[in-house]
Amino acid sequence: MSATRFSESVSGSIRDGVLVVIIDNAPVNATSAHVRQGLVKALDHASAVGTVIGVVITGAGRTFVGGADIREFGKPPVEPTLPEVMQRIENCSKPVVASVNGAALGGGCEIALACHGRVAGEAASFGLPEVKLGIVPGAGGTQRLPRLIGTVAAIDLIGSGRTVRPDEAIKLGLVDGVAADHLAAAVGLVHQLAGQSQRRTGLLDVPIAELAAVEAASKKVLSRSRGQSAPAEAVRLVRLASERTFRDGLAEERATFLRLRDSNEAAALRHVFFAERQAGKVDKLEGIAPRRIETVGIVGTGLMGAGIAVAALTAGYRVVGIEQTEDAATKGRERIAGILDKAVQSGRLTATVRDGCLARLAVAANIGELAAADLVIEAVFDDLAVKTELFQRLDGIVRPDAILATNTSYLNPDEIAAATAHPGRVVGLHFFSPANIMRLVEVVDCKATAPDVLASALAFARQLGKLPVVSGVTEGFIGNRIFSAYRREAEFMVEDGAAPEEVDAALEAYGFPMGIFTVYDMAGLEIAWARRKRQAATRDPNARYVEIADKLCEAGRFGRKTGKGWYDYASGEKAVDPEVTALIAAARAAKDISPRRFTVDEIVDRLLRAMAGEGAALLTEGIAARSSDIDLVMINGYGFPEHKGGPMFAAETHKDITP
Ligand code: T1G
Repeated sequence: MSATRFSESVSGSIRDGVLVVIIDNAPVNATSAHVRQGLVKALDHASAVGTVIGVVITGAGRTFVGGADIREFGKPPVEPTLPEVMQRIENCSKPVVASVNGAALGGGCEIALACHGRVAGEAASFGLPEVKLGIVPGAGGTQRLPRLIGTVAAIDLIGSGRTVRPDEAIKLGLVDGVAADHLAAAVGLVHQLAGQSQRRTGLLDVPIAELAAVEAASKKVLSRSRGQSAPAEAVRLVRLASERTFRDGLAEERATFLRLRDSNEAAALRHVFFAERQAGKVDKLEGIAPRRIETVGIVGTGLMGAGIAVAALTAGYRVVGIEQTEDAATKGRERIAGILDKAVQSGRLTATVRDGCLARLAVAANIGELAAADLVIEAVFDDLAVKTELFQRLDGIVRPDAILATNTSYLNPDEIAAATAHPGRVVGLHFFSPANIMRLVEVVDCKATAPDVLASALAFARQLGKLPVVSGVTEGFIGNRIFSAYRREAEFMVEDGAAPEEVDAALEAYGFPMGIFTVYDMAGLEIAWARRKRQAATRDPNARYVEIADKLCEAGRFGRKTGKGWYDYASGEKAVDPEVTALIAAARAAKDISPRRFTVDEIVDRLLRAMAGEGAALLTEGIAARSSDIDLVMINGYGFPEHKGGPMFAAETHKDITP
C-alpha cells in the first residue's frame, strides 16, 4: 500500500494491518512542531480507519528520535505540545508500539515510554539526558519511567542522564524485546496486544520501592551534581511518582521543566552542547580529506606518553612507543599495561579489549621502529633543543608523508617545525594529563601546517573520543594563556588583601572542583617558578609582578608533594599555614599595600573578567576561532564549571558579571 503523508516529516504505510509511522526529520528526528502535528494526525488516522489494528512508530536513518528540538527552546510554543502528543499515544484506542531503531533520547525516549509496548533494534539506545542540558524531562519521563522500571533505576537513569543499550534496557524492563528485525517484531507485538486492554503506564499503581535503596540512589545523584540544580529536581520529580497521582506528577514535572528551561544554568548548558558540535570545524578545511592513520608512534612513554598511548590503543590504533634504553622501554610498556589493567579493574574496559590493545603495542629502544608510523607524537621533556633535535632525526626515519605532532605545552611549535625538512607536516597535539581520561586536546595549527595535516590531526583526536579545539601558536596556547591571566589576577587579589583560602572558597562556591591555589599545590610550584626565572630578563619592568609564589618556592614549599605550598599538609589534610599568612603580610608590607577585604562576588567577578579579557585578546589575535572554543577549553581542561557555560559565555551574557 502506498505511503500516507501526515506532515512534512511524518508518513505512514500499512503493514500486516498495522500503520507503520516513520518520523523523518534530519539530522536527528527531533520532535519539531511538524513532527508533533504529524504524529497526532497519524494517531487520528489509525483510530478512524477500521481495518487498522494498531500503530508502530519508528525513526528514519540512524536515530529513533533525538528529543525535543533544542533550537526551539525559548521560542513561543506551537500546538500540540509534546506532553499532549504523549497523552494521545497513551490514550489511543488501539495499541501503539515503538520500534526503536537508534537513539531514543529525551522526548524520543518519552515517546517510547508512552507507547503500549517497545521493541529495540540492536543499534537502539535509551536515555533521558535532560539534566545535562540543565532541565528535567518535560513530557512525562519522570512519571512514566519509574512506573515502568521502578523508582531506584529511574533515579539513576534520569539523575545521571546516562544512556543504556538494548541488553541493559531489557534487564531493566524498559523494553519488551530486542530484535534485529525490530519492525517485524513490533508489528507482531501490535497483533498480540490488539483487542486487549492496554497497559497505560499512567494508570498503574506504583509499588512502594524500598526506601533505603531510593535514598541511596538519590544521594548518589546529588553527590555528583556539583552545584547544578537540575539533577536534584529530577530526583524530586521521580520520587513524586510514588507519592502523588500520575496527573499531579505530570503537572509538577511540566512546571519544573518550564522553570528550568528558562534558567541561566540551562542556557549555559545549551551553549556548551552547541559549542561542542561546533568545535574543531574549520572553514578552510572544507572538502579536504585527512590522511590515513593506522600506526601511531609515541616518543617518550612517561606519564603523558603512556596516557596518549592508552587513548590511541583503546581507539584501535597500532602503537609504537620509543624510549632511549631497553630498561626505559620495559618500564614504559609496564606503565601502559598498568593503566590498561586499572581500566579493567574499574570496569571501564573488558579484559578482551585490554588484550587486544596489548597485542597492538610495541615499545622499543630503537627509534628506527618509527619507519612504519603514519603519525608520530612526541611527549619528551619540554625543551626546545631536545624537541628540535628529535624532529630532525625523525626526518630521516619516517616516510615523507608521515605526520609529526608535538605535545609541547609552552614551546613555540613553529620553531620546532622550521628546523625540520618538511614543516608542513608538523602540527601540535596538546593533550591534558592524564591523557587517557581528559577529553580536551588543543590541536595547534602552526604557521606552516598543511591543511590535510590539520584535518588529519582533528580526525585523529575525534577518533580517540576527544574534544579537539584548534589553537593558533602563542605562548601556552588558548588554555594556558587564559590560565596565566587567571592566576595573575588571583595573585593580585592576594597581594591586595584576599587570603588564598578566600579566593579558593569563592571559586569552589562558583562551581570549580578546586580553587586555584589548591590546584597549584596539587600540580607543584617548581615548574612555573623555573619558567618565571627564565622569563625574568625579558619581563616588562613596569608590569605588576607578585613575588609571593617565588618566596614560597624559595622556602622550599613546592606544593603537596613537599607537604607544604600555599597550604600546609602535615596533618594529611589541607590547612591554612600561619607561615604563609605571615609571608603574604610581609610581601604586602614591602610594597606598602594596606590590605583590604574582598567579597566572594568581587573575587569571582574579577577572575571571570580576567579570563574573558584574555579570551577577547586571543580572538583579536586570531589564536582562537570562536569564543565558544575558549569556553570549551576552560571547561574541559581547567575545571571551569560547565553549567556556567565557560568564561566567555559568562562575560557575554553578563549573567555572572555585575557591571
Ligand atoms: N535539537 C536540535 N538539534 C540537535 C539535537 C536536538 N535535540 N540533537 C542534535 N542536534 C543537531 C546537532 O547540533 C548537530 O547539528 C546535528 O544535530 C547532529 O548531531 C521534552 C526537553 C541524537 C545521539 O539531549 O545526543 O527532549 O552541528 O553531531 O553524533 O523532555 O545529537 O550538524 O548543525 O550530535 O549522530 C534531549 C542530544 C533534548 C539529545 C546523535 N535530547 N543529541 O549524535 O550527531 S531535551 C538530547 C544527541 C528533550 C523533553 C526534552 C546526539 C545524537 P550540526 P550530532 P550524532
